[in-house]
Amino acid sequence: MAPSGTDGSLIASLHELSVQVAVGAGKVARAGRAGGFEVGTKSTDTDLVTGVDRAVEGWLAAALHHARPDDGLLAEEGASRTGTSGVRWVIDPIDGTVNFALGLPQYAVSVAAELDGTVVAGCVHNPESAETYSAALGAGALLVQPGRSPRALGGPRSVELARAVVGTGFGYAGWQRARQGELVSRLLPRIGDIRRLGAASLDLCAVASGRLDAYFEVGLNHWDYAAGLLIATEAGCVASGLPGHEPGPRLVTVAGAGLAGPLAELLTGLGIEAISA
Ligand code: LIP
Repeated sequence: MAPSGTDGSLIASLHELSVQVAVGAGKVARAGRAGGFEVGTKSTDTDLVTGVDRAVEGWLAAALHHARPDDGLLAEEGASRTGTSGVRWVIDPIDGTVNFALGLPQYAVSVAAELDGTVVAGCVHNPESAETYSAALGAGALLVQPGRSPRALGGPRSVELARAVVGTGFGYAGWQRARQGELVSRLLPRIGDIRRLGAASLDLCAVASGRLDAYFEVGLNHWDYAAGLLIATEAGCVASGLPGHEPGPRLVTVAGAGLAGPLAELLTGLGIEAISA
């Protein structure tokens, strides 16, 4: 629900700006990958960051500040601003950095706009496929692909749990991966299959566009899921967190309406809460 008294035209303008800057940043990312880049690490040896992550974040921060100088900003690589407008941009300059660094075409620029703490617009753009997912609160979700008419997203097929293809991801710390992998080993016989595609924002958009039946992950950061979660819910998907909680860093789960309950129940029964601490 949009914050009370929200002017619909403001949400529409934030949506348009999110698409504009995400696509523009995608060009910076592609050029950066073509030109060679340095690779460093953050929390662990597997948590990569590249010079392109930082360049794309700088480009996004400048573009958003130029367009809306009074807005706030929260970004993965450290850029931040306290705004006065009530709007805060939440950005992941390259979601799926390991894929980006290895040359796998499954990474995205993720841009979300919060209004008084509620995400009201967002865009997830894959620079390699040139696919652009976006949504505005209450106005549905859209996929724009090169050479094709824009497609309204309606979420995944109706499928029972035993046939569901479910996306997930793993943290960067060894101890966390061991617990996550152990839970997946007990989940796998109960569903159709698992996909680990490496970028939460695109995983969420895959459910929104029917390419996955569901997705869950523990330990995400706000910038990983802020835009993709709005796109999934505006496509009609059901989003949840731990039992009785909203989706958040401890757990994000999205699925079609018929699958959401059985999947949440199964994950709870497998002990998802214990590994999401
Ligand atoms: C990634 C997420 C992915 C998760 C990875 C990593 P990053 O974000 O999109 O779902 O499994 O561990 O957190 O670090 O590439 O921006």
